[in-house]
Amino acid sequence: MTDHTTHAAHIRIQAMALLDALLVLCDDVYQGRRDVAERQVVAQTRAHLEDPFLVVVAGEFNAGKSSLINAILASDVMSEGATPTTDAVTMLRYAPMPMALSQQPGWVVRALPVPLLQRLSIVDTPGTNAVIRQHEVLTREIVPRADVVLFVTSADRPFSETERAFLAMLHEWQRKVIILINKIDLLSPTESADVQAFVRAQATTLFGATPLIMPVSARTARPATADAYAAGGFAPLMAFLNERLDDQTRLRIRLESPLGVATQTHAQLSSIVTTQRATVTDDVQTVAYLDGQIQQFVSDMRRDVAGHRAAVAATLSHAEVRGMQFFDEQIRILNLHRLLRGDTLQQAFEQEVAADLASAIEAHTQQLVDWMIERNLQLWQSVVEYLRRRPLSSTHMMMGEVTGTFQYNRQQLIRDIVTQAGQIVASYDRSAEASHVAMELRDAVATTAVVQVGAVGIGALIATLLKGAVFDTTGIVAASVIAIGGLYIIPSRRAALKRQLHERLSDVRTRLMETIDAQFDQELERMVSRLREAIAPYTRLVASEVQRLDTIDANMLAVQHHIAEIRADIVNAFGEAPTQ
Ligand SMILES: Nc1nc2c(ncn2[C@@H]2O[C@H](COP(=O)(O)OP(=O)(O)O)[C@@H](O)[C@H]2O)c(=O)[nH]1
Ligand SMILES: [Mg+2]
Repeated sequence: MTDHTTHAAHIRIQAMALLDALLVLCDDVYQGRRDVAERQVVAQTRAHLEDPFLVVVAGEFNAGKSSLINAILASDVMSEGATPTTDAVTMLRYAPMPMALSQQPGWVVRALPVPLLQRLSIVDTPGTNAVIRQHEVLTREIVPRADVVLFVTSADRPFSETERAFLAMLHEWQRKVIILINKIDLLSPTESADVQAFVRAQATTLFGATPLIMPVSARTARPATADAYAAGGFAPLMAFLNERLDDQTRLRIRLESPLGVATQTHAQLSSIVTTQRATVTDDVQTVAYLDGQIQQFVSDMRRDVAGHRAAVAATLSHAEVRGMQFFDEQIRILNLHRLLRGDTLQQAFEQEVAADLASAIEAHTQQLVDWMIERNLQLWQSVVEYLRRRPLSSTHMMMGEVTGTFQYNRQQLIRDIVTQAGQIVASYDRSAEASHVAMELRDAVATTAVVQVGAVGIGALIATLLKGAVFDTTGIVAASVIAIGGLYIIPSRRAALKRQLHERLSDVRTRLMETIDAQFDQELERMVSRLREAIAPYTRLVASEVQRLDTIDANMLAVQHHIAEIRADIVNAFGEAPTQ
């Protein structure tokens, strides 16, 4: 006994921790909403964990619940009859003198000097088919607290549809149920046997096992003598209340009660989490799809920019070919007069080679800019299209009912994003966009090219190289010297110029490609991050939802283990559960 008490104290603390964990889970699953049934049930159970053993008498109006209690207690404490006076829940407890202990709305507590009540409290309830409000009180407040439910059905209308529903709920809550077929005195022995067989079959199907079923007559048993009890079929009922529900059994049932509540609540929360998970999985897929689109965009752009790079490179190659031809044609001994005037040659070079190159590069750069802008617009359009067409599955509809806030938030978010992105697409101004990008990209590219190839570059070089080649140090020009020098010097200067041109253009090519790459990367990055920013509120919500559900899953599992642990503790302390 002492051993059991010690165990029980330990188990009760465990149960308290379990119910606390369940309360946290309720808040997590319902995102802080307090008015949910599961939470109230768990809170009730938690609050009444230390309460005395509770035998709840339940059943439809007029089944004979109050009469049954009166017969059990040999008292007229409950009023009987057709007047539905017991629309309040009445708890009967022990006291040496009869008294009404307290009264809160819908609850009456009365004390009687009946020895049985020292061991257990009895609760009389209004019928389960009474008004909805009472039904709710019954299911939320009383059923979770009931250790044993005496379910009274009337022999003249046994096992109605509402009774079946109520019993099914008791079964879900894992309550210990005894079915009393009352008013058996109204039936002949054959009828009585038929009704019992019927109730047994129905109950067995419902519970998956046959519960205790007792045919009784509260009216016959009311004198509350041994003979009256025997005649009214009360012998097994009284034996059950007085002997079967001994200290140890009651303690055990009392400890198991919160586990039934916990198991049921866990199951209810699980199904809600499953629904939430389904919606979030949809969202996760959407986010993954959008992410995939963006990545695809980046890799497509990187692949396709090669063509634009190549076009610019080809322009430089053409310029080099043209430059080489220019030198071959112009830097010859026969062209000596022109060579002597290096500045005209420089002008000619700039006009025929450099100027054209600069404008060709600029044209290609403009194409590159236009292409990027067009592709960017296409990306936005496809994203908006996808989000608009995104179907709302039936799980979304369900979610709306189950957890309003979450659903509302994400629906609103997606709507906002579609609206914003839609506006960006609708008001997309190609030329404004182009002028922005062009300022960044085209100018950088063009400047590099013009400065390197233009006036400051090769043109100036020509003048310097030719001066050094043709004029001697004294500045006196002798025809013979020119003639002889030209023979040797001019071809070598031409070769030097060609080499220089090649080197300069290679250098330009390198710098140009670097500039294009850097500017392209920067612009691509800007485009992508702009789109990512637009969908960021949604992506963030989905990420945090996934995290929330992962945490809940872990906690759900912990609660499940905790329930199993406490059950094992109970078996350890009290042995295997009795079958009946
Ligand atoms: N024939 C018969 N009538 C009963 C029996 N028990 C209760 N009644 C009657 O059934 C009616 C309803 O009983 P009551 O205890 O008020 O039912 P409750 O609404 O479930 O509390 C009353 O008129 C009782 O006299 C019984 O065992 N046999
Ligand atoms: Mg009654």
